[in-house]
This record gives sequence, structure tokens and C-alpha cells, in this order.
Amino acid sequence: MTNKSWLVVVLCWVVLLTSSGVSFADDNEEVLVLEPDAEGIQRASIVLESYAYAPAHISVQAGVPVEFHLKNENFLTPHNFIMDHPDAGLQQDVNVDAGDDVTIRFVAQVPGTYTFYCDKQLLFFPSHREEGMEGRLEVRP
Ligand SMILES: [Cu+2]
Repeated sequence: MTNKSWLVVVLCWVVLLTSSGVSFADDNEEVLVLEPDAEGIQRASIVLESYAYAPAHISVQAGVPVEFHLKNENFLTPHNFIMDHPDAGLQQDVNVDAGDDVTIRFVAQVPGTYTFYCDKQLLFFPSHREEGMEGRLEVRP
């Protein structure tokens, strides 16, 4: 190949990678920072898509009730929301069927960073978590 055709190949890769939503660093990931509302509840709506949570990074205050409204916008694929950190008061395993929405409430007790994920899996395909359906809950002191 000539020098020019290499350049075209490289440029195509860059366009492909950036347009397919591949993220290179967590540093510029947007964080939704929740504060208690008038009722003293930290509320957020999270969209469950294939295969991501939007937003995927949420910050809450410890000891203050949290309410997540989980909405599955896919009309075919069921998703779920799992948090498996019982020591921190974070134990959820909620199914959100295709097109459905579910509200969960909890209180995060221990400051730290915790993961949540979807473990749905179709047959021999990779699980949704393996496809990137994972998020982070940051609990502020
Ligand atoms: Cu899923």
C-alpha cells in the first residue's frame, strides 16, 4: 500500500472506533451527582439499553434515601439491575422486562465506589455485563 492508502485505513479506524461508542478512558465519563430533593430523597432515572446504563456513573450521599427509576427502553431484551454489596446496604436484584420500568429504593450506608450490572445472558452469547452493561455508584460521606 502507498503512504496515502495507509492514512485512509487509519482514519477509517478512528471514525469507526469513535462512532461505535468505544470509550478510551474513564476520566471524562460523566457523573450524575445527586442531592436530596425537597422530600429528602436522591432521585434519578436510569435508562437500560443494550448494553449500557444511562447514566452509568452516579454519585449519592451516604445515609440519605435513594430512588432509582429504571426504564428498559428495549422492546425485546429483558435487563436487570444487580448490586451485590450487602455490607454497604447495597443489595438489589431487580428484573426490568422489555419496555417495562421499575422503581427501587435503598440507603447507601458506607462511603465508597460500588458496581452495579446486568447479568442477563442469551444462550451461549456473552452476558450483558460482559458486553459492557455495568455502572458505578459512588457513595459520598
Ligand atoms: Cu441487560
